[in-house]
Amino acid sequence: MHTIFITGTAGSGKSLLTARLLEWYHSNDVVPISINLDPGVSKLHYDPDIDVREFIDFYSIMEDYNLGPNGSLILANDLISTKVDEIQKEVQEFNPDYVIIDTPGQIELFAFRSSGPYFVSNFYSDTKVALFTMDGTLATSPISFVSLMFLSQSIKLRLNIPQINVLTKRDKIIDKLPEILNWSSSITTLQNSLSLEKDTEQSLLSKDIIKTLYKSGNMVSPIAMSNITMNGMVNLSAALSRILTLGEEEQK
Ligand SMILES: Nc1nc2c(ncn2[C@@H]2O[C@H](COP(=O)(O)OP(=O)(O)OP(=O)(O)O)[C@@H](O)[C@H]2O)c(=O)[nH]1
Ligand SMILES: [Mg+2]
Repeated sequence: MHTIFITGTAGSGKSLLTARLLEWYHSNDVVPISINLDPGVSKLHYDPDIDVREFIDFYSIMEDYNLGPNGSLILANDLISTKVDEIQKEVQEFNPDYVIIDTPGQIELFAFRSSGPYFVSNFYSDTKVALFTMDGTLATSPISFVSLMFLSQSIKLRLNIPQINVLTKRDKIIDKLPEILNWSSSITTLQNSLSLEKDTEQSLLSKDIIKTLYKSGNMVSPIAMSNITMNGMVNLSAALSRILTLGEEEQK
């Protein structure tokens, strides 16, 4: 069983990508299931096979603990780690090839508190990978691109499993895409683009950050993907397969 955790910034396309990956694996004759791990979500783009909202009721938490929406969301997210065994039991009943886990919209509540990393490390699976979705429409300037790459590394530090960066909303940034991909493949191109920025302090800090990312081998080009047109899905599934099944097709 292979598990794909879909992480990323708020509104970057995690849930729609979960729906697309489910469709993709279904059409490739393997058995995927989905888990919604976002206790605060109201509407989803797919019908989850397992839903953390069955175990954690955001609205009852608000009433029982007399909390506002923010406090309730924090507590609901903290409770995720306590549900790992129950969720794992449900997963076993499905006996899937792939488990696709859609994580909460507020990445800081999942990745930067203890609950998310606990869930990721204690969820049993033969292999695990995280996708970090970067909203393409927010990555169009060199400084915002660097800050997203930096955030991605920060999530990797927290979750401690292999990670693939996915640049979503490719359909909305088609003219800008070659330039964005150049930034991640050539440090000189990115440094030159950063030198053109007006704010010298921001530019210097960004240059220091990218030096570290390149040096540690963590400045890998994100996979550009549209959850609307599906352009990029072939590349993404190949990257997933390289990590999860060492490039082999799933044996049925
Ligand atoms: N054009 C375009 N829109 C997208 C794409 N991916 C997601 N969207 C839209 O972006 C919005 C947010 O998508 P979601 O999948 O809900 O994003 P999310 O990361 O799950 O959001 P939260 O869980 O609330 O943080 C929706 O309106 C989607 O239809 C994409 O690749 N292209
Ligand atoms: Mg979502």
